[in-house]
Amino acid sequence: GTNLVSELLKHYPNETTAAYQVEGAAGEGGRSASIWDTFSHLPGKTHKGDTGDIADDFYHRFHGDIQLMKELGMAKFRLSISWSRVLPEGTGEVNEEGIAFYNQVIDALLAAGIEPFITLYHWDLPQRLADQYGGWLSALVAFDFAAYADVCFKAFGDRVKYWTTFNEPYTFCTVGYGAGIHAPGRCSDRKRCAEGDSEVEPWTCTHNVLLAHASAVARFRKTVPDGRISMNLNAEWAEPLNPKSAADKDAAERHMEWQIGAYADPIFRGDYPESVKARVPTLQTFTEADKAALKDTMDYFAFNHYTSKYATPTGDNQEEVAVLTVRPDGEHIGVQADSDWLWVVPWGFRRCLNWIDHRYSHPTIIVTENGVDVPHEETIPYPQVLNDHFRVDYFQSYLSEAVKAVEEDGVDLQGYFAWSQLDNLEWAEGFSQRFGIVHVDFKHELKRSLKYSAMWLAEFFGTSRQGQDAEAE
Ligand code: GBH
Repeated sequence: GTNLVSELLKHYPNETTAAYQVEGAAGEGGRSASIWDTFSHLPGKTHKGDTGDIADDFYHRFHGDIQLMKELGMAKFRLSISWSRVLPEGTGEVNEEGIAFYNQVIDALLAAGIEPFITLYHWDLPQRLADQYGGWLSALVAFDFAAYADVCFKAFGDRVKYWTTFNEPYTFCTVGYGAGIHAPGRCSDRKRCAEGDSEVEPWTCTHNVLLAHASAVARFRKTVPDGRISMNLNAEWAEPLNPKSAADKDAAERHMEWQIGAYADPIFRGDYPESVKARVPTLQTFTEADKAALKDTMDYFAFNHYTSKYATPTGDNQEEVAVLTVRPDGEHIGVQADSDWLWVVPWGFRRCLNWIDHRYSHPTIIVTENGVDVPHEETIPYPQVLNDHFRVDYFQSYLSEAVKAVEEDGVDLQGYFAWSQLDNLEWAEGFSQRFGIVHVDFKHELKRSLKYSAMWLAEFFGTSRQGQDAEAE
């Protein structure tokens, strides 16, 4: 037990961001527009019309931000690459300025002793590819994505060994093409969204994403043979509303299969789960060649996790799943964070890790996102806002469940990244929700200040690590 945990502690603390949420410099360095630039500039799509035009200005301030990470003793940093910085047309000619920017970031990280992890796609498709063929709704996108991925593998693969293709395809396919709340804002509700079919498009997107993932990984094997690649999958834990009800247990299982199984089953088990096929009559099928290409394309299980919900069947045939935060007796599943979707449920984290461990035969898991936004952080004056004890309690309780998963359940958890390095553009919620362990003052020149949680993470892992090192001597 103890040895495992001490081994783990060597690789902490780690933190993560995403290009559109932090970089800014949207029109600089030869970068073209992505679907998120388009979407965030449409009226009414984001909180107060917030955009990523400037965001945290990480593009110009990354040296300072990396210095902060170094001072905190960060071991690893996960970032995403903006496709439209590297290939402004989406395909074809490489923008050397974009490559140079990421080279500088990677080299600065390595010089600071921080290992970079790269995500190729965190939701910012070049607008041009959306215009040309409808982006993720077209099978053509697999070809362009694999070409883009290979440009990145060739440029950065000598120094970066841990990669993921897609961040949370379940989120961007369902929220972007089903609910219409994220770019490109498609759904079937004619009052709110563009045209679209919420029952069909998220699953067309899913299928094309999986094929694009397989094509990119095939390139990766040739270009970065000593690297490890995965896809960041996310799930809220689904707890049966009534743990004694078989119908509730089935509903909870379906919710897990829709979130994770839709992506990981084709990779680890050869096909979509039956529950996904049953839900989506238009679901495309994999050819034998597709199945072979998808096999073994997650070298480790990259998992993003924040919260848990109760599940119970609903709909005409009781096949749909209602996701709830309160039981019939009025008891809530946990304490609510600032976001209405995020409830603090530490025990659900351990159950998720076990669910993945059992279903996929004990894979190596790396938690690539975990974090919380603090109630009303935007309205608390500086410097009181830096005292984010709510977030510290969250990290402490979630990490202790992760340790139980390792020590008591034998889950092969080998890494943990806190979301997020900085307060940043929280997608449709704009700058109104704050997940950073470092405060960014959006009213005063984007000044950075450490929050209590940043110091807590540094000290928690740092002192444990020193303790372990001393023991080892
Ligand atoms: C992660 O998604 C993202 O990877 C990251 O970029 C983001 O900043 C972070 O979470 C914090 O939110 O609008 O009602 O349809 C976490 C999973 C799924 C949570 C979509 C928010 C939106 C619900 N997300 N969900 S809704």
